Amino acid sequence: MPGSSEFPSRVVGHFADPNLTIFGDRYFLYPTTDGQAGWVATSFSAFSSADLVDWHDHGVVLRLGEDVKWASTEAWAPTIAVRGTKYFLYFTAESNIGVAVGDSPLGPFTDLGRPLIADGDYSGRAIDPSVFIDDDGSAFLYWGNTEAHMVPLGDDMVSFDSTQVITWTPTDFREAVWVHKRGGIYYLSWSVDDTRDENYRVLYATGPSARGPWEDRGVLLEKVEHRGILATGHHSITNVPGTDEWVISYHRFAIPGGDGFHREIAFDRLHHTADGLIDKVIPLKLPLRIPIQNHQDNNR
Ligand code: FUB
Repeated sequence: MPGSSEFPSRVVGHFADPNLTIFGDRYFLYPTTDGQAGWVATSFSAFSSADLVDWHDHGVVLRLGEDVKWASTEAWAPTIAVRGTKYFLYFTAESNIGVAVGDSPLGPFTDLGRPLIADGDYSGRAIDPSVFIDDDGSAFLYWGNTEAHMVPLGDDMVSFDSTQVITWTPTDFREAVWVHKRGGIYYLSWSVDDTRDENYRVLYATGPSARGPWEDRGVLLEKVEHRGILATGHHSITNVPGTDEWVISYHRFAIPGGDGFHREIAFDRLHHTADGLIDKVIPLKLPLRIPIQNHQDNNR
């Protein structure tokens, strides 16, 4: 586990692009496995926790080249969604977006057998999928690099009507679009700059629907140089069900000695304000503990 005692890391090893979600009474985390130049991971692993601090490593849940025949490397940025009894693991592989379906959060997952979105189908690179499911059950897939795309997913979660794809460019957009909703307001957030640059950061906007239009609201998360916390980005935002607790998960250069290929995952609390905005996240030194069941934290 990288990280000094002053800056404890929260998940063992070098990982990035965290997708944090909750199934039942546990957090589940799906990250990119990091630690090699060129981001050449070939599989996806999953972790679970009851409190965001103590994590269980469930090991590899999807292997490129084996479970996924159409790609063998660049296993990046997984995200998971559930509909009914099925779990849908969306992922990037060689700049295509795939999806694999399972009966549990840990699989086994069966790949669609082809990319859901192939490299070149739309502008920019086909990377960094995320799924937002609205209160009425409508599911939306977001993805993109240099340009963002959104499309409503079919009821089967593995198809869409290509005439419904919307493409736009959030301010300074690089990648990692994420949408969440609170109190009728939709929030779009995304990463800016290069994950290898210490200025990698997250901006956000608000809007009246999952399709926007989006009004820029500025920086949500950025480096804190005097704490040595750099390159904070590619996040996900998670609500603890039944509460107004929100967690932002993101990666940063591992501490100490990290860089754009040696990143680690961190969690911080996200505060929505009464006027519908979000306080800028100030990354802190202490690990964030939010037990799902009793919602008590550790003095942060
Ligand atoms: O982890 C590989 C790539 O780096 C991701 O797809 C990007 O979002 C960036 O974090």
